[in-house]
Amino acid sequence: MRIVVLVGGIGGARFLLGVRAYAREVGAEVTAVVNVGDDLYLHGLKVCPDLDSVMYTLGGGADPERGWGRVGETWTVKSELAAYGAEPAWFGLGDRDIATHLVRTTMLTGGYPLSAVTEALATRWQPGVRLLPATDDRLETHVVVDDPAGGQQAIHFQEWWVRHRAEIPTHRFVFVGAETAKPAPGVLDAIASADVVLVAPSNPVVSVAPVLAVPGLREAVTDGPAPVVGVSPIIGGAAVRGMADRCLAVVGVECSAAGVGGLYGSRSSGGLLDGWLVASEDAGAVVPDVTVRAVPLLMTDEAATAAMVRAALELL
Ligand code: GDP
Ligand code: FO1
Ligand code: CA
Repeated sequence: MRIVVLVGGIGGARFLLGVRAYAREVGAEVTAVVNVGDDLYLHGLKVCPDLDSVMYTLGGGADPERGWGRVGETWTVKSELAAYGAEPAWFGLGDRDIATHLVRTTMLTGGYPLSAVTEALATRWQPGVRLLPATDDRLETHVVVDDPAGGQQAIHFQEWWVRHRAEIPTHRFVFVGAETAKPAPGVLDAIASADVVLVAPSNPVVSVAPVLAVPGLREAVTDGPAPVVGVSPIIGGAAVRGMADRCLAVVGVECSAAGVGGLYGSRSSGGLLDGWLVASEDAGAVVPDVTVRAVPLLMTDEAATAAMVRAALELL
């Protein structure tokens, strides 16, 4: 059995722990197609927050409280940069994490595509899941916000989230570079040969949407042979963590399991989903032409998450 999972960062990473546990039980192969819209260059280094959250989490090296970055992290470089007054001061790279960005940037500068770099980094972390960036091309999520000087301006997603905590007047999200991006090698083949495509309980607006914005990727999923089942990141009308509530408000979608299910839409009417797993709290949620089932959706540990995955597959 082949399982493809569309994922963002922390929510995606925790979901993949359950997918991997389930896959080990039944002898399935897992490919994760990971968002790159959060990626940025900082102090000359290429940082890929969602790829790293997934790689560190599956490799046992993630900080469990923060959810991003390395466990046992130290911040010497960050304070040395601050001593120089180096900007941006609002985004901190940990010392251990920086080693990842150094290796990645060196390989990218040497001409390797991000997918090959990701594979190389994963030889250390042995995530047990094939990790593919959605694209090797530069695709960045920018956010159109009010410009204090008047009018509007576009800022990088990280500036919107980390610097402004999403608390500024926001108009829309733009996936810069998406029009000309190509799916990374292996992505279309993985989708075409999948037995099922799972949409992780990741942020639908800034994690899953930029993955699907890569030309040809959405069509590969919607027109492909595999059924598509999504898992709601919204429980009882609230995001479990992160900024999904704010993102949904920006795109004018109700922050609810039914709202996100409706945003994805049914595959039979031009949308994405055949099945939609919602939390027990949201039993009764309806998404037209999509099979909906309610089960506990809190990813408290690997076993609970594997049970979610089993329920998602039983939905078919
Ligand atoms: P990010 O890129 O680090 O923001 O992570 P993702 O986009 O992959 O996932 C973020 C989403 O995960 C948020 O919208 C959360 O609501 C969702 N999430 C986090 N923990 C849980 C959980 O235990 N259960 C469910 N259903 N969703 C969760
Ligand atoms: N999030 C923060 O809130 N503050 C930071 O300084 C920060 C640094 C950082 C460095 C590397 C990395 O991979 C992630 C980092 N994050 C930080 C998390 C990141 O901004 C977002 O949570 C994700 O991009 C959303 O998926
Ligand atoms: Ca993300």
